[in-house]
Amino acid sequence: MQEQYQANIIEAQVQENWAKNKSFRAEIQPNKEKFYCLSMFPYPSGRLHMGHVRNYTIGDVISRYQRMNGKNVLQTMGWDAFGMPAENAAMNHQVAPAKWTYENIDYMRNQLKLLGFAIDWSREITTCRPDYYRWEQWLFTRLFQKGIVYRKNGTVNWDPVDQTVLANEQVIDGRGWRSGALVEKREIPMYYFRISDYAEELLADLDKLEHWPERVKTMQRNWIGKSRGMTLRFAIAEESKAGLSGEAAQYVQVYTTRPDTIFGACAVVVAAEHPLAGAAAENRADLQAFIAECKAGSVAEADVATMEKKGMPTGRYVINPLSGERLEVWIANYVIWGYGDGAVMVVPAHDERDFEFALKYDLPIKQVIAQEDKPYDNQAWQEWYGNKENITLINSGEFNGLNFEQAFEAIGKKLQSLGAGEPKTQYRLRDWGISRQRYWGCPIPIIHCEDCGDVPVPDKDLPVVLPEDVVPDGSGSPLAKMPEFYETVCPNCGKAAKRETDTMDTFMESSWYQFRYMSPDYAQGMLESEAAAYWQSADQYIGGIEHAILHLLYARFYTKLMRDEGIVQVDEPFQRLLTQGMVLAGTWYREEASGKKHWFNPNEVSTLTDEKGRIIGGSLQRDGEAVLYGGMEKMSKSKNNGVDPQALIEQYGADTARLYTMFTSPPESTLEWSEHGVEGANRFLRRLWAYAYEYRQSLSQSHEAIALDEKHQSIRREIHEQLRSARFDYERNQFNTVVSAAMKILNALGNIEPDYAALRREGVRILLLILAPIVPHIVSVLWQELDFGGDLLNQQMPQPDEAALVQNRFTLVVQINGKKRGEIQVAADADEDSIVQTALNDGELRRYTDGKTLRKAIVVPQKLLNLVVSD
Ligand code: ANZ
Ligand code: ZN
Repeated sequence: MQEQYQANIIEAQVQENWAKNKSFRAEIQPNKEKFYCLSMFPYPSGRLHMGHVRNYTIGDVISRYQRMNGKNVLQTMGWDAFGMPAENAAMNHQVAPAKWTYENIDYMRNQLKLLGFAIDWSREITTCRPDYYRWEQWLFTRLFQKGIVYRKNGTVNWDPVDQTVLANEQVIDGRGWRSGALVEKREIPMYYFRISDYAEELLADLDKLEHWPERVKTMQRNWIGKSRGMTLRFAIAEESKAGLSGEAAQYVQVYTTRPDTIFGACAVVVAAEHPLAGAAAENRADLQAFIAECKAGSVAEADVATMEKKGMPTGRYVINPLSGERLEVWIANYVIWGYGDGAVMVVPAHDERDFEFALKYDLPIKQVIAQEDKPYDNQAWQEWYGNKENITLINSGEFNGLNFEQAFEAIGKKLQSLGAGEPKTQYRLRDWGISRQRYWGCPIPIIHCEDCGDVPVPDKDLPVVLPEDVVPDGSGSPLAKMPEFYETVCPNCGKAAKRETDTMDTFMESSWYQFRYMSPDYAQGMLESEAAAYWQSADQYIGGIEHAILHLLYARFYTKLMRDEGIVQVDEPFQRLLTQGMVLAGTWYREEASGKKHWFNPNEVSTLTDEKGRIIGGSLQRDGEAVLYGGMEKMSKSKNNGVDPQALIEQYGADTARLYTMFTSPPESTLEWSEHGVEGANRFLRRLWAYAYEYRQSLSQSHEAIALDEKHQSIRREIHEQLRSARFDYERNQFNTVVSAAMKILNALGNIEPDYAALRREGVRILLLILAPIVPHIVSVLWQELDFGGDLLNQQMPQPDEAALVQNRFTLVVQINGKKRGEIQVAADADEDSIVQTALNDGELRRYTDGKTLRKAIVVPQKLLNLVVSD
């Protein structure tokens, strides 16, 4: 054993051993309980960042801990390899996205391997490989035949200069990110997944996910957005029907969650795409211009919610089915075409958005809901105007006096009898549009035939392989310019036909990878049935909160699709979910004369801290001059505060990086980067090594167990108490306190006298086993060097010895006449008399008891002795 702790040397050796012994190969073992631990796989952007290190270390600690609990553990890794950054890099460096991606994967795989994760690398998945996406295409064709995937026109952002479709994040302030041109909306045919059919199940099943963070479930619930309401039909006035035909000429249908407010409606507003809007605009240039304005701009929902509300009256009228009032129809930019009926009744008195709208356009505000003791003022909105609880209808004819539920019921009945409406439950969740007009994605396996329409590619012709040697130039989709890709024949009739050139949303690949890991090389289907039956679903999933909504929702949806195809037997893909906190670092800058800030990396700065460790200033190492502190922020390029894990590993080793990220904060909290903290973690490992080195010298001596004296009994108790709390903290994923427990044990070991060799050995063994999941390299070496025998990887996490935990002496607080006067030590089995005697004989306490008469003594076991004395 080396005297010095040399992380890089021992880590390389240990990792080589694991690889040689295939230590983390996971096989089906029918008689052993499985544990499938899954971390969100990375996008191969080029280099690992600290967020990856933290994420995968958490997963690794959980995996190794579960293995020590006797589980058959599967831990996996792969690459979410399709996506836009590859295309951008390709354009910037004239390199094919495939080449760029594969090189990044090779680099990052090496980086991951340096961290020593217990991953079954034989199951590595790369989603841009045809043997992976083949099965995605296969499922797509099945679902297309079932009608769960369908094609219809959808709205996209169109860049008129680059002649290309833009993703929402490529639209910046309404302009294309490259061309700067004003973005237009365009209708093009797209493929959709009918996720709305699963809205209720996706909502209801959230209740089964007991081990998911409540806030993630709330986000999903809100996204699904179930609402109970009613559709109402407002008949179109006779003179307002010009240019409309069929049902569109009869009525405007609206969706509302507040039918009880129908008497307060002052107008009906429709989306720019609504037929009535089109008809009204026929001979009106002003309306046409307004409709065009509404249709331009981003389609992102967030933008719709925050933009300024605008409207324009059409001069057409409808009739309120209950009050008989004539209401004008307006066109407004905040009505979403595609939600409800794309038309809304405007009730300014009780809807905040309508209130604003009415003030702006001077529409009448009529109160129809009252609440006791609450005066209504139609100049300023108040929270209660929108209440449903404890309200009474007013100004509502025969419905006056009803509360919300009664009104919902009665108005619903009345509307139904008039044929003017009925109850309806709605979901905000829209069908999932998966077509992307990009190159670096999974080709959509559809062939367009003039005679047969959209024909799915037959199984035998899958996969539709994406050519990998293409360098996109940013104008339109490269595939659409490659006849050698799109020219084909119809599988149905054999006539010349055109292959679809759109690719799939990259959320597709990450929606089912959790299952593919179970049988990654299976060539006969998506998932081999025996593997599916054994591994079921991930017992633990770990990843960033930024995926709380879409990724998790799509993966849950996909699981239900695969279940309905008979491929898996589970309803949900992830049993437990841990969302790890962000990694932050200090930001440092100097302001240039222009006022522009120049940001320095934390590695270039020497920080000054006060005695509590708080940052009070810093200077640039290069010139020694001061730099300004900009606070702790999420590591990012823009503030130049990212810390490269590679440098950290090279300098200190993987175990230090792992220990640091686990010790600094609990997994779900933010982690504030500090060089100081890293040094502390490294110092602990060096102390551990030094202790072990010294201990090793004593190994030749006898290990005979000698009876423990009181001091050593309490050391043993401390060790077992720390073991107990470490186990408890492992179970609740609170690894920072596991590390604290280990530190306390190391301290306790330092107090053992040389004669107590057996106790020492017991303590060292417990310490190593507690630390094994967190710093597996150093522990592997010490386990061997200290002759504990057997493979560390096959050890179980020890159980605390209950006998050791029994405390045989206690400290009692002594109160005399109600005042705390001191403390005494007593044996656990001491009776009341001897406790009182101990107190009366105590030198300190005699001051208060000598010469007095004891009137009363009360013992609260193991805590308190109360004496009442008098003269
Ligand atoms: C009248 C009313 C009165 C409304 C009132 C609310 C409060 P959720 O819960 O999200 O389903 N709405 C309906 N369709 C819309 C569309 N296409 N675009 C924009 N807004 C639309 O919300 C349903 C409510 O959102 C509906 O209830 C409607 O406004 C509006 F005191 O109708 B309400
Ligand atoms: Zn055909």
